[in-house]
Amino acid sequence: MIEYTGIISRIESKDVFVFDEESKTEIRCSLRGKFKKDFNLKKDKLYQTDFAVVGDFVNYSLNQDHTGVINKILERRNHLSRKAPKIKGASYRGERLEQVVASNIDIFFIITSICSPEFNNKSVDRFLVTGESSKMNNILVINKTDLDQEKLSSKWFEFYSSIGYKTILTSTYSYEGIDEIRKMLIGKTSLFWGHSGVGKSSLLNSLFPEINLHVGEISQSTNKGKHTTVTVTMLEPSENTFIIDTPGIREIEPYGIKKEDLGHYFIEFSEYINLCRYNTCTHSHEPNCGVISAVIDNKISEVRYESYLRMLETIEDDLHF
Ligand SMILES: Nc1nc2c(ncn2[C@@H]2O[C@H](COP(=O)(O)OP(=O)(O)OP(=O)(O)O)[C@@H](O)[C@H]2O)c(=O)[nH]1
Ligand SMILES: [Mg+2]
Ligand SMILES: [Zn+2]
Repeated sequence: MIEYTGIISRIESKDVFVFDEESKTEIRCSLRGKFKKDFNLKKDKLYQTDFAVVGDFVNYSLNQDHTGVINKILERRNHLSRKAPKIKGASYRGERLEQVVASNIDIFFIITSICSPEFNNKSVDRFLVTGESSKMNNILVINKTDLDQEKLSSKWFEFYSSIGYKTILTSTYSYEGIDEIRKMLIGKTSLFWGHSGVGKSSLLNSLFPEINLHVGEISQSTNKGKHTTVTVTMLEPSENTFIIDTPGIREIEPYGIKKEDLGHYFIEFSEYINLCRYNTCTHSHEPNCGVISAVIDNKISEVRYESYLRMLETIEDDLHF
């Protein structure tokens, strides 16, 4: 039996589509039975995503009817995950499990909009912590600058740039920033992730008009998107350039972070953490804390420190990851 190697490009319930580089086609595959056995052991339907996600390299064989069977998932170079959302069926014995979004990613583009929906720095910090804890190359995109009458986008651009994050201001209307992103993407695998309606699919369409992704409206009443993109989808708009569009998410909670580690994922805290008296310091109430001193001395912004404290509370509430 001949085995081929391909990349998972999308998953629709039991159908796992594998992209074949040579023929540039998608092959509809199923997972070999042994995967299903593991799956049953997990007793949680959502966790199919645990062992097969978009971006995974797989070995598969072909059936006579040109469908395929996935025999093996190759080791991931990296993956981005979050806590599975709080919906029915998503928890098992009260535990919030890991949901892997995608794997083998070169650039993680955190997509936000300055308005419609409104820019939320606390949410950006959660995305950044998620990216840092997954060791991603994080880039912050602030979209819809054409709607920004108060010039708030330049304020946030300065803010995140000064922390050390590559930040790009974009508009799919004026095309600001589009060329800059396109240059970064070429020859790489990039993930676009963020809340619904911020313009992930629109940005990808501006970058590569021929892909023609479905774009939705913003709800008048909530000023949020309507969850237009429904499945994580990988495309290859130009040779060796892979992009992954994702459905907008409601909440973002990083997975698997311990209280005493959270500070390390706020990258500008690092140099001050060494100055804390206790090595288990959570930088919230402990005496002789290097981070708190740095906040008092204006070396760390209060805004980021507040974000940190807010996240720390949610970790404390959670007994399991
Ligand atoms: N004014 C303005 N509107 C934009 C811009 N980019 C996208 N939009 C609009 O925002 C709305 C949502 O865009 P989408 O691309 O569907 O957003 P998304 O992030 O893919 O949303 P989901 O698929 O639901 O996660 C559409 O009405 C777009 O026309 C922009 O730069 N400026
Ligand atoms: Mg979309
Ligand atoms: Zn401390």
